[in-house]
Amino acid sequence: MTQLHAVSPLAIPAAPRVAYAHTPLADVLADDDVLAVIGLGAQPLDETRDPRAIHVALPSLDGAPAPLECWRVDGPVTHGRAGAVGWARGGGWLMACVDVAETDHADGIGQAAEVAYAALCDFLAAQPDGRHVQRIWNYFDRINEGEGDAERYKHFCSGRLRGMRDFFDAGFPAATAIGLPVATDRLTIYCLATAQAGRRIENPRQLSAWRYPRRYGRTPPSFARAMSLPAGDALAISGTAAITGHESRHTDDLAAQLAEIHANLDALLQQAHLPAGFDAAAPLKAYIRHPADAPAVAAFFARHWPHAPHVLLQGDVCRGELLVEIDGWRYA
Ligand code: 3EB
Repeated sequence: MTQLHAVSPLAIPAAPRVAYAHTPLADVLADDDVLAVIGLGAQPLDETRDPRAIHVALPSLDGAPAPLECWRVDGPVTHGRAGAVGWARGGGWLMACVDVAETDHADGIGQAAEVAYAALCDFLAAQPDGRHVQRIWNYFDRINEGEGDAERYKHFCSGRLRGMRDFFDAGFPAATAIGLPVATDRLTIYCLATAQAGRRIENPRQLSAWRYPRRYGRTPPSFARAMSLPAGDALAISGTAAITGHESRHTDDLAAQLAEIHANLDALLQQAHLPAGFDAAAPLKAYIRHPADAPAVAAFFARHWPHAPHVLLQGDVCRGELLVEIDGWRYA
């Protein structure tokens, strides 16, 4: 029997299914419902030219090799490259990725971010399913290097906003920006977009990031705290740290930072009209600055969200005083 996969442009797509797997990369890529595979871990991915395979050099702190994060949709998925942008499309969703070498840009991370965002936004603007970016991830090394306004994260924020131009004038997507603890010289950005707008969720315990005061840099960060996908079937949760209002809390106190993140996440879920807590339908990632803190973060998950699939990764939060950040998905 012939199956028709054509999706009407007006259909509201079901959320991609995100799961962690320890399957070989080639086996995952062989499935035609796979929209993206995020290869976590310090080791580069097996050689592949498939634009769906994205390496993010965050070492696993679970005592086991980091998994592949697989995004599956109601396929089939097609994929290709357009200049600097790799893309995959299926089930009403568009994944787009840019990966630029910082050393190709004389002015460093700020210019790399500007060029990468300009290329990504130019690509997305030309796609019928690229207009509404729901979620975006940003990774680069040495994020906290440099003092004050010269910190690399702050240059990234300025370059990102320049590169976005007017593309996000209706509102920013949910996002993560995390420092890679290994030197890669690369800025890797990937996103999930579709033809319909999602619903942006801000956190009542936190000032919206784009309103942060001047002391956090010339250009405030450009992201929403979370995005409820168009069908209302999943909440994409931005990187969430121990910040209330605009201030970092509990410097040097891991347990207190985790408790603050817990309160922030509960507030975000409440704002999205979802019950508190994370169950088996909530894949999460924890980014941990100091590997020695991993056992305490593992114990925190075991105590509060024992059924939530999660990975513990070594990564640097964009504020140097913060020790841990959590992001992920919550399915309705
Ligand atoms: C914060 O709340 C913590 O620059 O895209 C979290 C999520 C953070 C996304 C970004 C930064 C970003 O300000 C840092």
